[in-house]
Amino acid sequence: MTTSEIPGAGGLPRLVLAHPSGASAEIYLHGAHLSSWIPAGSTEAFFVSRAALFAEGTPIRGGVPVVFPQFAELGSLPKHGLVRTLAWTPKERPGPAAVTLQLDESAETLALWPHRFHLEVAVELETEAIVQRLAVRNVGPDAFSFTAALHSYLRVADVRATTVEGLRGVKYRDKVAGNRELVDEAPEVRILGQVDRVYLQAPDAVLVRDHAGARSFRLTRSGFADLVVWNPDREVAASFPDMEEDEYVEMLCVEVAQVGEPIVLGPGSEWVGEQRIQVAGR
Ligand code: TA6
Repeated sequence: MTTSEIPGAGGLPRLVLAHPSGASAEIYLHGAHLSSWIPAGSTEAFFVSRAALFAEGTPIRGGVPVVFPQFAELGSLPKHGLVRTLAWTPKERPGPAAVTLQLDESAETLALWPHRFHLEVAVELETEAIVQRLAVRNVGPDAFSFTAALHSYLRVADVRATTVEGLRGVKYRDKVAGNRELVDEAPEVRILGQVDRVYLQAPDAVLVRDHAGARSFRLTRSGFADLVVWNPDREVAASFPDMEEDEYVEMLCVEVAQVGEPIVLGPGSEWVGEQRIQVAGR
């Protein structure tokens, strides 16, 4: 087995996934946070900021933060919920190219959110794709509701020359316009300034086309009803302590998400959401 645990940045434990094709990935136990994915024969596919902080209690700027039980500021919990800064535990390693991490409620989470849960994040590497699954189980006596996301930061050559195809005719909530609900009539989403949109009940597949780069990404999903497209642009990026202002050009967040209609989970029930990111030609 070559799936190994090695200290990552800041000394935080990290697991390395390796596929026989040469594809690789890295996941931190801190937040069950995917920080790297290199598809076979390609280059790094996730953006991680050069200024990212790797420290307990702090989310990592880039990769794939796991958002649960609250998306963004849609509630009274800390932004994007509780679990992206907690230490997860490895559960299964079915082989060198796959791993499952788990997390249960703790005194820390119960103090903020009084519900008992069991979470699993499973990651599986393929030659030119990565599959990530979030499973949420209610192990407490009462129903709870939650919102969630896999907040992927895709690395692109130039976000100003990147488009997202497949969202025409879809209703979205525009955070940049005070959460107004609009319908996207454009044949493709272009990133010409700050974009922060929750596409509601989006189609199952979108294509992120990096016109200045050598590849595109086909993103498919199940379970998650919505899709978020986010780029901070220069000014917002400059306001982040963990991102350099020019770096907004190198990234586009395309996030499988459950935002519009929170999931209500009864005692003993489980919800599963999955994403598959596949490298496609230009
Ligand atoms: O998913 C988009 C978003 O909610 C944006 O509004 C933006 O703030 C981003 O997430 C990053 O949030 P963070 O807390 O990681 O800085």
